Amino acid sequence: MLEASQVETYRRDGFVVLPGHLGPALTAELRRETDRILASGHGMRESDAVYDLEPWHAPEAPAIRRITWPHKHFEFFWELAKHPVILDAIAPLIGDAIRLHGSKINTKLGAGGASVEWHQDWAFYPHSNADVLAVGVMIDDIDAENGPMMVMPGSHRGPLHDHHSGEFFAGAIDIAATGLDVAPALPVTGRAGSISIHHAMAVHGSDFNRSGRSRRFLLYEYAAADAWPLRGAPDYADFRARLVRGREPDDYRMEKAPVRMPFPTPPVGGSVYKAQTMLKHHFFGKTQARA
Ligand SMILES: O=C(O)CCC(=O)C(=O)O
Repeated sequence: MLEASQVETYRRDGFVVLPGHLGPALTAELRRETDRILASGHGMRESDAVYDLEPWHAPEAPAIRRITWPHKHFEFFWELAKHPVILDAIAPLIGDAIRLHGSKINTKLGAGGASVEWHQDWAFYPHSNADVLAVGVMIDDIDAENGPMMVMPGSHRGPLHDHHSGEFFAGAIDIAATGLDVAPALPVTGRAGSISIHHAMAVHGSDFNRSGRSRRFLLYEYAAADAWPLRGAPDYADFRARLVRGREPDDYRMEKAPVRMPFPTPPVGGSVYKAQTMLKHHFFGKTQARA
């Protein structure tokens, strides 16, 4: 459960960090599972639906930048998505009926693991109400040196920024063009097993990892069960199967929230790392380049 002061921090800043939240046993299991899954992707030659490879990846020098949808492909990550240690922490924020929206592990390897340009998750997956958030689980110790996620306190109150570049959805805010001051952003740091919770409207991003130590960060995206994803639920059976706590709603709750549509996929492809290369100005430098 969250303490009242932690709920207050989340409501005020749009994010909160819970140090050591998973406990040593679950953290050790999480690290083992992640090692195992990454090792079995090392021989890959091209990205696929599970393994997203850094541009310089080679089977003899493996560099996997993301595991896509781990909850879908690996039992451990589906069980963890439903685990009370996580759901009890977010229920005070979005209620007792909760649906998993998606998941990923951003591996951010040492020596140049990819940056993620500034963005609001809400721009990717607006819902019929704003009870939508992401839980970040630290698989490695994360500090200022290994590319922590940085969040702009208070930015969850809006506005929603433009994430398009020309006619395409680039999945990022052009900081130089908008003049948004990201200096007040705070790093999300902690020992492995700590978690963060950030609101879907919170502006956040992260730099390349220049430290030589990996920064593996698991993200689970959750919504109140009565929040309808405005991009639709084409696989309705899967949508219902992702109800991780509580009952299906009788109807979906509509609240006023800013929404920008549609989402034309850029010619480079839709993964966030590729889409963000469409930006005119890169705050953290070109995401395809090795630091
Ligand atoms: O991995 C990070 O630091 C940022 C993650 C993120 O915001 C994303 O992948 O949407």
